[in-house]
Amino acid sequence: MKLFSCKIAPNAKKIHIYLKEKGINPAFETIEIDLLSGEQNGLAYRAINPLGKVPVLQLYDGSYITESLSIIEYFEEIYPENSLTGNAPEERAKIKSLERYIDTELMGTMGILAHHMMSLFSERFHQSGDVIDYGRQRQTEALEHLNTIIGDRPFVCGDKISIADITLYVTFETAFLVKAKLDPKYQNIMRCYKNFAKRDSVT
Ligand SMILES: N[C@@H](CCC(=O)N[C@@H](CS)C(=O)NCC(=O)O)C(=O)O
Repeated sequence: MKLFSCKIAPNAKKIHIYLKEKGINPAFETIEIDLLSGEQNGLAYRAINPLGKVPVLQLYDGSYITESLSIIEYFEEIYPENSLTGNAPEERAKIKSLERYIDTELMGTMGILAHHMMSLFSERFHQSGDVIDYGRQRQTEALEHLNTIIGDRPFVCGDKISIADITLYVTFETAFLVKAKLDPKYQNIMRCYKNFAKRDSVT
């Protein structure tokens, strides 16, 4: 198998952190795609993923899986021990619900802000201050909501880590790129982030 990845890409980092947390080492070759030089937009990579995104996992039969969560769920099926996506149906649904919320509302708005703030994207997108305001407002609403949902838990979904913590961690690691304010008033979120940041898997 091959994993098309990029060291600085948060969605690709999710896979590497996940594998370390699981303590598994599936046989695949990691192919580094240079996102900063635009390698993802070249014909060779577009043949692998027409969307020009990482990560992508190429399977033994040559076919591809895109989307970081789908790649993780694929590994979870193969290595069910020490599940990071939940064991029982209820637990799996609750973890996925928060992981999706963090990914779409926090990571998603980081992406919107990045596209409208970073010079890297200035030729690809019409950059707009109004969209930056919109992204920040949506992000604030998401932080308020998530902070309430998490309450006094040590990790996003409870007493043990899950894929939701990995997604939260990589999201916050990219916040500086878009000058996102991680206000300490969101103390429940900050606690979960700091708890996860101490783990060997992120070093
Ligand atoms: N929802 C996708 C998002 C993939 C994604 O946006 N990847 C970014 C890196 S974190 C990328 O490849 N961006 C390159 C580009 O947009 O040019 C996932 O979870 O895998």
